[in-house]
Amino acid sequence: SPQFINLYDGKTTRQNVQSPASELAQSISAAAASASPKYFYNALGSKLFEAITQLDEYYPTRTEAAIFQANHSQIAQAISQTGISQPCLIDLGAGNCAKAATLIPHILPHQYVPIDISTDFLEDAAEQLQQNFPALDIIGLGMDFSSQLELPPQVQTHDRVFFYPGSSLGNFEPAQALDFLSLIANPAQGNASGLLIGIDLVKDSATLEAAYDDALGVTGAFNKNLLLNANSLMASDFNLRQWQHVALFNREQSRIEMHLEAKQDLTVSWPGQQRDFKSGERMLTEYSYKYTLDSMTELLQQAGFKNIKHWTDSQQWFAVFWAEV
Ligand code: AVI
Repeated sequence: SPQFINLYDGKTTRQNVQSPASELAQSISAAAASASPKYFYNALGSKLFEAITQLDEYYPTRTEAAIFQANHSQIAQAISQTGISQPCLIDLGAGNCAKAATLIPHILPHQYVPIDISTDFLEDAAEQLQQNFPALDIIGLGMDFSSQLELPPQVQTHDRVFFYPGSSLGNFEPAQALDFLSLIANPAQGNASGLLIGIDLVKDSATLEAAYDDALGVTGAFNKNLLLNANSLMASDFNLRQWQHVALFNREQSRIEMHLEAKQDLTVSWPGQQRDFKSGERMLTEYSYKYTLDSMTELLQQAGFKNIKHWTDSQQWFAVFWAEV
């Protein structure tokens, strides 16, 4: 059975880190209301995201999987050419661990460290994965890695392969993305380390908008579930029936924007505070930035990575990058 270390209980205020309740209260009561997309991922949110990855409209997951499938020996070779052997595979936002499960037979890690804010969901997934790889040293980490990336001492400090698939980097704003990548690119991560990252590429608006507003309404449910998670984290009284899902591609900013829009004038209350919303007023829940091969290469270079390689699909809809620390 894997080790599991939970550093995220949804309540604790650690030094310099705001509690979810106060972070949410602050962003929801701001003049332009927003909530961080990390609050999509409670147990139900992780299941809804898993359903999204199976939708026809949501091309990123299957396109990325096809890129790995077609290039796994080249990718494994690029990693070993870095001087990495018996790596520690650090899976950032591991979710159901399905992407790592396909990678593990090719890069043969000595240790696997799946990290996710959705702690219960991750713990189940890590247990499942252990059954398929009984000899693998698995250390599951329940953690919000968006604010800091300090890993416990059990995690191997050399030959680290940071794995950040699924275009999750796109959920950071560019300045935060650069800060986060810089943390990974820091030589303090240890000798012979690198980053294997999947990123969604700019394309036509119709394809992008359909991916974030599917006909079945799963993405809408995923978006509204953030309100359920907020209700549980901050004891608020969001009524889901008063909100609708909105997803738009902003080409100038190169990002999908997801919002929840108030269908009527309404008031949301939580202990000690309340916030009025006018009919049509929006709360921003997610940016999903789309990069080009050039803009991503540049970002990785700026963060301090070297020897950057990439693989893409024939339509150039998605790309996988390998970058050395
Ligand atoms: C996890 N992340 C990369 C997804 C994305 O595409 O930005 C989250 C998501 N939001 C709506 N659909 C999927």
